[in-house]
Amino acid sequence: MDPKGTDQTEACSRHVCVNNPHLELLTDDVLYHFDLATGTHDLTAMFGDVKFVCVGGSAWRMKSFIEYIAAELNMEDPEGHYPNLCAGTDRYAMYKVGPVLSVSHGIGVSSISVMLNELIKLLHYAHCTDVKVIRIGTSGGIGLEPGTVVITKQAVDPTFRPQFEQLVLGKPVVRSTDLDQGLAEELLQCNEELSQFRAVMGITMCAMDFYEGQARLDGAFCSFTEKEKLEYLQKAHEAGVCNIEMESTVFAAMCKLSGLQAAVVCVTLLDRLQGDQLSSSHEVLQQHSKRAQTLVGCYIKKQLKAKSGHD
Ligand code: R2B
Ligand code: URA
Repeated sequence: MDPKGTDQTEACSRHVCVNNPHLELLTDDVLYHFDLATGTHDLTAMFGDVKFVCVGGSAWRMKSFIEYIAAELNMEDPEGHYPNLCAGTDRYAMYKVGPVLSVSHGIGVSSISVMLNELIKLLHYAHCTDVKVIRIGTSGGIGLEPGTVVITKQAVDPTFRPQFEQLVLGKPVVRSTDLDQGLAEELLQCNEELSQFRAVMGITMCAMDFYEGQARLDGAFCSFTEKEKLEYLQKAHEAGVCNIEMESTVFAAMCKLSGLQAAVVCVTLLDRLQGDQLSSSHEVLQQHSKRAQTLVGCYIKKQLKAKSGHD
């Protein structure tokens, strides 16, 4: 509790919180990997109206998401021009249409963590309020028909614990990976109304690697047998794990620390109990990848419609 009697969660309830006294000493905070800075950009003018942030691994997919959402919200640019707001760098790509921001995060915990540090500071400096952040991605399913969308109930580490551990000054710091349950339920409800494909709510395991880290037999190296692989995936299945990807734990942990409502929505591209290789056709993989976007697009549209009804 701080001296005013409000705890961090309460203080963060509408705003995007940072928790770093050193930031106050900076006259210009350079968000290096976005090529944006507080000294050179009016972040409030650029981003102050953001209410939904969608993040996903690939820059190409996040551009296609903003084009899709622009059409859904009748906010299309007449010339079809959606500028990359981070054009000065090729680390991440960022697009904005009305209250929706779409940002790429690359592959894995360290890549998304760098992006989220700068995104959280950006939203904080821009004085954004009531922001929801949704990761839309791909994953490997466990015992699910490929193309099933998983809305994450809880993100867990490779030992099935609901936590994210990071070494800070050489010592382990453990953070909770709770996600917003209300938001997850709303997304599931949205999928029932959409009724175009199957979505389930389940536990998502976050791996540090695509190959051995996800019990794959097809990497450049493999230190286990097929039997050991299947035993591990079976154990994951019994622990309630529905899918495996590479960012959910740090995403959940960082959003929770900053008071952001967060959700993870990933389509499964294959059933890991059946194999390791992504051998479906490009068209099928593309169609399946679009499902998380369709569901989140539907959710955003519904939310904005409900809000305009109240205004
Ligand atoms: C899912 O897919 C990517 C690896 O191919 C990774 O970013 C993830 O979480
Ligand atoms: N992304 C992953 O991290 N794993 C998969 O199996 C598929 C997509």
